[in-house]
Amino acid sequence: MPTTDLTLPITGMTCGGCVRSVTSVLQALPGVESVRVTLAPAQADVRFDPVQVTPAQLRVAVEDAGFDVPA
Ligand code: 9UX
Repeated sequence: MPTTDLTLPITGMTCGGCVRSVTSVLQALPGVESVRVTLAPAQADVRFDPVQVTPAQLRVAVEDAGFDVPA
């Protein structure tokens, strides 16, 4: 299965709980194969199947969880 790797910058995470929240919402999306979220740098590295999920959907999931993805 071909996958895409994407790094999303994320603002608004202040603790390990935030990191777990972001990890959880991303991993819940269909087609997401692996997620690594870090506070410093504040970002999520995501590997996903682009047939099943789009970068825009990843972004919306993070925003719906209360964080921001700067352009
Ligand atoms: Mo802890 Mo991060 O309440 O919002 S999860 S600061």
